[in-house]
Amino acid sequence: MAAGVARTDSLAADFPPSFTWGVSTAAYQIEGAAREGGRGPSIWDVFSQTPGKVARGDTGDVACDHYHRWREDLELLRELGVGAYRFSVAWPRWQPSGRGEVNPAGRDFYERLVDGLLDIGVAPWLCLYHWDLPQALQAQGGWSRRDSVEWFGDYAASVMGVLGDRVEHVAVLNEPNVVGLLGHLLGVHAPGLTDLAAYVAATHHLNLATGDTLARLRAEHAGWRLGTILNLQPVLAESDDEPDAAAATLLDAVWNGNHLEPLVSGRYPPATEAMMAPVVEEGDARRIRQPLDWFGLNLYSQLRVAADPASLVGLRLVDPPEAVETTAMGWEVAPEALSRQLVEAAARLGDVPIVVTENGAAYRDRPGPDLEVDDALRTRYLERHVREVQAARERGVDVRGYFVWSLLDNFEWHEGYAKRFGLVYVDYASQQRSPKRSFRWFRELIRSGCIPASDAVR
Ligand code: IFM
Repeated sequence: MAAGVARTDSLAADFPPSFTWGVSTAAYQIEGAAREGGRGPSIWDVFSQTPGKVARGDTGDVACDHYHRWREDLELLRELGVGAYRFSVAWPRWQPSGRGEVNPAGRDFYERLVDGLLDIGVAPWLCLYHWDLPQALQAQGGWSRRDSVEWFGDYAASVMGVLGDRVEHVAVLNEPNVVGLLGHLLGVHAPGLTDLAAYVAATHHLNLATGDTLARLRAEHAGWRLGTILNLQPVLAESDDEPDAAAATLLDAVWNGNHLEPLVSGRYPPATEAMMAPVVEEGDARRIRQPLDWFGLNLYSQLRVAADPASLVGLRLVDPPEAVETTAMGWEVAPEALSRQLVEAAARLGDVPIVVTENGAAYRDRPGPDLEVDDALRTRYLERHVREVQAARERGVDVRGYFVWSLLDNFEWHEGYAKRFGLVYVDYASQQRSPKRSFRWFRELIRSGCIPASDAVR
């Protein structure tokens, strides 16, 4: 039995040995070395260096210094026992201005990382885009411009041309809905736009980039397991009244439907079809709707919404009832949302296997001596969510894997470093890493295939 774990043995495992357990990270959130190794500037460098955009003026300049400490981080993965590690390639580290020659130092970095993962028996799951568009491409219009579809496809083919002999699992995009909404309409993420036309165009081009890249990579090599990742959340209407129900339908279409529906049916949801129509061209639907080998679901919470005629879009988000637990992000803890969303996504996706590619929580971790963190709340959050994965599987949903967000505390976008999601505590002053209680809980789950009670792991 793993040290510090009290567990009754001889129970039948909750998950089969073939189930993939992993952790996810993203380049800008952990790598640092923003101006090293030939890396070009990304939209997140520019955004985070703009006063007032990120809490406390935090930037990804150093982050977890993973660019230099990746060996130490692989050691953590080995100790955790995961079968898979999902990371993203920074486009501006690969191609500093987004097009043309590959940056040799960037290529070497990802080759070493992939080789290092394979050496310790951890499957690399490579995500091609986790939000760090090269600034040089933003200067030409970024995702709002239709050319972005081709720029991205060329970059993707270049990455896979080098790493594709060692990487099998590829995610095209991570959470395009966040890129579109938070980056182009609400302005709280890079590139910081508050422009409905930019949102509509970027959303459609992200969908087109997904479809075209899936088709292009599939044509290049049939052995790659190609997927893409959406952040989906159930949307609850504040009441049964018609205006609140309509607000929920609209938010569901914008948050969930605007990416999931084109992927599965080629169409935008009825509630957003007219809004999206100006950018849709003949043949786009067919290009977007491509077969998937797997679908990645990121889920943290659920949304509550009410009609609000006074607001610009006619709706407002509603806080959960007071008794409902929330995380340090203010997000409602709603484990049942995960099984519900898995069932709903499966109904739309047909027989495409689903992988939970992100799930986790930020809490106000209080390190004790030696940076020891007893993150009981996160451990319990994870336990409750993994039980919902099990419940969804029992209801017939083909869930093949579960990845915790995240391995390390890291740069949480406009919230900066104060919001900690890691299984491993990072002391940013010393860059010392310290596994938390949740790390030991997850390690025991991976080892045994049985869900340990969160309070049984110390
Ligand atoms: O940190 C992010 C990640 O980059 C994308 N999904 C949600 C996480 C928590 O906000």
